[in-house]
Amino acid sequence: MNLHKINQLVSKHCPEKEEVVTQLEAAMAVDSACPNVVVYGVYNSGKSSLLNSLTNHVTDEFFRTRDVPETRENKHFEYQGIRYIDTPGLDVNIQDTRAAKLGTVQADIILLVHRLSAGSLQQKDLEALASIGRTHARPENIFVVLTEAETADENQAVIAEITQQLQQVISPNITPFLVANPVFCKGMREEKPALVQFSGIPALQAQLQQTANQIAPELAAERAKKVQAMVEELQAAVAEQQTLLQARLAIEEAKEHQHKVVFVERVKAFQQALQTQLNDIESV
Ligand SMILES: Nc1nc2c(ncn2[C@@H]2O[C@H](COP(=O)(O)OP(=O)(O)OP(=O)(O)O)[C@@H](O)[C@H]2O)c(=O)[nH]1
Ligand SMILES: [Mg+2]
Repeated sequence: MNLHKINQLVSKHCPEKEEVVTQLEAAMAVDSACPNVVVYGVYNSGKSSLLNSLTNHVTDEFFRTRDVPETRENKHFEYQGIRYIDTPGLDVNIQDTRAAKLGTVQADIILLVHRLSAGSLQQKDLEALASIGRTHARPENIFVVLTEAETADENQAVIAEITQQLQQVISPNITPFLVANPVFCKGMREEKPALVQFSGIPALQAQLQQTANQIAPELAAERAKKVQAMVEELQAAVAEQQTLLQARLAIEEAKEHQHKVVFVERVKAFQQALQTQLNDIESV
C-alpha cells in the first residue's frame, strides 16, 4: 500500500493517527548509507554541544549552542562513518517537540541527553524513554549521556538514582555516559590529553563507533522493519475503524428492518380493523 493511500484512509477513518503517518514519512525519507545518531532531550541539556564535541567542532561550532532554547530544526553532519542529527529541545513548544520526535524516528542510535544539574529523571522523561524504547530503537542502541560531568563528584547520588531509573525502564545493563563538553573543548584547544580523556568524549565516541559498526550490516533491514511496523500499526487502526463502521451499519440495518416489520404489522392490523368495520356496516 502506498503512502498516499495510507494517508487518505487514516484521514478518513482515524485522524488521531495522522502523526504516525508523518512519522512514517520521516522514516521512509531516511537516505543515509551510514547509521544515524540522533540526540534527544530537553532544551539546554547540552545536545548541540555534545554533537560539536563528537564531530570535533571545537573552535568552529557546527551545531549552534546557547543558554536559551536554540536549536529549532533537525540538522546533520557526517563524521567518521556516522551521521549525527541535532534536534530541538523538548518542552519548549509543540512544533519543536514534534520535530525532535521525528528525529528519533530516523534514529538508528539515540543519544538521550540530560543535564546533571536537572537532577534525576522525571516521570515524563521516563515515559518518553520507555516509548522510544518500545517503538524506535533496540535498548542496546539507546545511549544516555549526562552532561556537566565536571560536577560528577558532588552529584554521585543523582548519577546513582538516574542509573537505577534507566535500568528499570530501558535495560538492566544500561549505564549512562558522563560527558563534560567545555572540558573536552579546552583539552583539545590546549592540547591536553588528560582533559580530553576526562571529558568522557573519547569513551563515548569509541562506544558509538563500535555500535555503528555492529549495526551497519543490518541497517537497511532494520529500517525496513521499522517502516513495516508503522504501516502495520496504521493498517490495524484503519481496519479496526472499518470493522466498527460495518458493525454500526449492521445495527442500523437491523433497526431499519425491525421498523419495517412493525410498520407492515400495523398496516395489516389497520386493514383488518377496517375490514371488520366494513363487514359490520354491510351486515346492518
Ligand atoms: N558546564 C557545562 N555546560 C555545558 C555542557 N554541555 C553544554 N553546556 C552548556 O549548556 C548550554 C546549552 O547547551 P546547548 O548545547 O546549546 O544545549 P541544547 O540541548 O542543544 O539546547 P537547545 O538547542 O536549546 O535544545 C550552553 O551554554 C553550553 O555551553 C557541559 O557538559 N558542562
Ligand atoms: Mg541545541
